[in-house]
This record gives sequence, C-alpha cells and structure tokens, in this order.
Amino acid sequence: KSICVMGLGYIGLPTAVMFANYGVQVHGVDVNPAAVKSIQEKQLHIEEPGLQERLNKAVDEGLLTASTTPKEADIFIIAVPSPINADHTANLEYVRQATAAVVPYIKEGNLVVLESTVPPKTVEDVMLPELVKTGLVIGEQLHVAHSPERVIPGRIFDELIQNDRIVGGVSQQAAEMTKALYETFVQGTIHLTDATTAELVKVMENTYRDVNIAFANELAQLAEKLDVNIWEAIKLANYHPRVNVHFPGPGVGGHCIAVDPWFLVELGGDTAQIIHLSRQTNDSMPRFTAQKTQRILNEAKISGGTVAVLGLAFKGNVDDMRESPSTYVIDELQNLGLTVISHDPHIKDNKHATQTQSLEEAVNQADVIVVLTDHNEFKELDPTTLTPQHKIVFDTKNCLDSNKWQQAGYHHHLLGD
Ligand code: SAJ
Repeated sequence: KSICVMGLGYIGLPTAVMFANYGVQVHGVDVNPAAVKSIQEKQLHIEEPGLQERLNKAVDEGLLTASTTPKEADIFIIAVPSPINADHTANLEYVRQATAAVVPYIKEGNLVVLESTVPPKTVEDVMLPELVKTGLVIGEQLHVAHSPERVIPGRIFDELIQNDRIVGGVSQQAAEMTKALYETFVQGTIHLTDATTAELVKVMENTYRDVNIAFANELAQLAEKLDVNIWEAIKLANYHPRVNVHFPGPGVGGHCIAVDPWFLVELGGDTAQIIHLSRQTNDSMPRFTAQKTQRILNEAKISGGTVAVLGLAFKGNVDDMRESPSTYVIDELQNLGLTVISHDPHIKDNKHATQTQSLEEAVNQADVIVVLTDHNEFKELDPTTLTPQHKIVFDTKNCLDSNKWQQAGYHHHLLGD
C-alpha cells in the first residue's frame, strides 16, 4: 500500500516519516515550497527529538518523497492546520482545500483519513461534500474516517507508538481499514467509533486540560491572597487518588489547547459557559503575570525597571512559539512601561524583537528575571554565575530550585504564592 500525506507540519511530517520507517511508500505534500524543499534536502524546519534521524532514513531509503502536489495512493492522510479566526470561530478552509486537492487523485477503494483536530461534524459537513465530487459512493467505493492525532510535542514518536488511538469511521469498513493502517506502528489499543464521536472526543480531551488549567490559575490567584504556596497545595491535593489538578502558569499556549475549546464554544453557545470562562481565565494570565512582576519591582522600590524574560516558546523544551503566552506577557510588561529583554535557547533567528542571543546579555541588565518557559536549560541554571542588576527572580512555572536561588542571595517569587 502507498500513502499520500497532506500537510508536512508538526503532525504530518512525523506521521509521514513514521510510516516510511515501517516500509510504507509515502508521498508528502505541503503548500509551502520551502517546507517541501527542506524535507527533500533532509533539512528540518521543526525541532522534535528523533525526527532528523528518522527523516534521513526515510529519504535515503527512497520511501519518502515530497512535493507541492498530491499523487495517486491507496490512502490519503490529511494533517493540515485547523486554526481559529480572530473572532474565535473555526477556520476549516485548510481542511476543505486539502480535501479538494486530493479529489482528482482518488480511485475506487481508497481510504481518506483526517488527522487534524476539528469541530464535531467537520468530516460530514466539510469533507464529504468535497469527496462526493469523486463520483464514488462514500462508505462503499470510498472510505472516510477521522483519527485525531493525540501526541505531545517533544515526545511525538514515543506517543505515536504507545498511545491508544481513536478511529471514527464514516462507515464500519472505513473504521476497520483505518485501524489496519495504524496497526503498522501503533502499540496502544485502537478504539473504533463513528467520525463525529471521534471529533468530539479529541476536542474534549484538550478542553478538559484547558478547563483544569483555568481552575489551577484561579486557585493560584486565590492562594496569593491567602499567602499560600499553590504548588505545595496542588501537590498535596493530588495525593488524593481521585484528584488531578493541573498547574498554573503565565497562560496557555500552543496551537491545540488554546484553540480547540473555542470549537465547543462556537457550537455550544450558552451551554458552553464553563469552557468559555476557562478560555478567558487562561487568556487573562499574561496580564496577571505582568502585574505581579510590576508589584515585585514596586516592593523592591525599583521604578521603571528592566525585565529579563526567560522563555519565548509556549512550553518547555520545544521551539514552537505559536500562541505563546510569553509574547502576550511581554506586551503587557511593555504596556506597563517596563523594558523587556528576552532569551530562549530553543528559538532561533531572532523571532522576537526583544530577543538576545546570549543568556548573559539578557540577565546582566535585569532588575528582575522572569521565567516563563520551563526549558531544561533554565532548570539547570547556576544562579551564582549570573550578574543581574538586582537579585530578584519570578518563576511562573515553579521550575527552578528555589533553595539554590535563595542561597545565591535571590529574592525568589512564584506565580501563586
Ligand atoms: N500548561 C499549563 N499547566 C499545565 C499544563 C500545561 O499551564 O498543567 C500549559 C503549557 O505551558 C502550554 C499549554 O498549557 O502553554 C499547552 O501545553 P500542553 O503540554 O498541555 O499541551 P500541547 O498543546 O503541547 O499538546 C496537547 C496534548 N493534549 C492533551 O494532553 C490532552 C496532546 O496530547 C495533543 O495531541 C495536542 O494538544 C494536540 O495536538 O491537540
């Protein structure tokens, strides 16, 4: 069998590479010619452990080709972005366009699998109207399923293999064909259902996390009023066998958790109030973080002030800045009249105006160091080697060893204490 993967981004590329590593002939397609060229040349445009070695193997063995146009194949996998518009409504244009693009290449007996996370009913309402243009009878001559990706950036290959997988078929046969496809490498259980249920399940998973994080963020603000360390309180609460409170932070970023709950808000309206409020709570955290930074400076009697922001990526040990809370925190700090210098060892090519190449450059001028991303490089920092203007550190992710920093003479603050 052969596979054509539409979209060579954070999910499509690892998936394409994975199938190729298992001996399947894969053709990858991306609308961005630069992405296609870099893959042909085995130059990665994204950072992910294991991806480079696997890409080299796939290309060298001739099992992975890439271009800007699709090819005939037995199976088409669609892994394109499904972002939200400025008004928080779903933008399904990429899904529709990728589906339309494969229509001329589809033959009787083929399988089309959507991996992108989408609002429930997208397969039915957006994909099927395009796929009927093949003239084939859906469910009999053409098989269609949704199998949402569920992997976490930074551990994509482990999770591709180990995680359970949900497969929602438009027909039973489509579900079974899709199960057989992913059995190529999936060691977790593959659960079969219908397409709309699979769509809802995936969006539910990310919304669960967003709502839980909003709860933690609300508790963090409450704990500050009580002078309680929320991290200690959450740790203790989570010793209960049925409690799993997530962790507060400067906001929720990435292209999934900060996006998918809006799909349910759009569908649910007034019945999605908890979900909606959670989004707003999480989106308010950059301002809260900036205001707390200002309070810390005020308490130290520093007026004006320079902030060294450590971390631009949306979470630890990834090079992805999409929807990163850091950019919003920096905006809020600047709105307060503070000077910001930032550093992130994972973000290359000066992607942010405040960015410096070296950690020292950022820290040397700092009146306060604010850690926004829990990169390993920051956890391992030796505070005795740093020479800021004032020894004040604000750790929004509780990722530093507070004893070490206090022993080095720092005033140490947490978000939620
Ligand atoms: N965050 C918190 N507190 C927490 C956990 C996370 O503030 O307790 C923040 C992170 O710092 C980050 C954001 O949330 O800014 C999202 O990070 P994440 O690690 O929770 O999730 P993603 O976006 O990297 O990946 C999620 C995963 N979904 C779930 O765990 C339910 C992943 O399995 C999905 O495949 C992925 O979304 C996706 O593509 O949908």
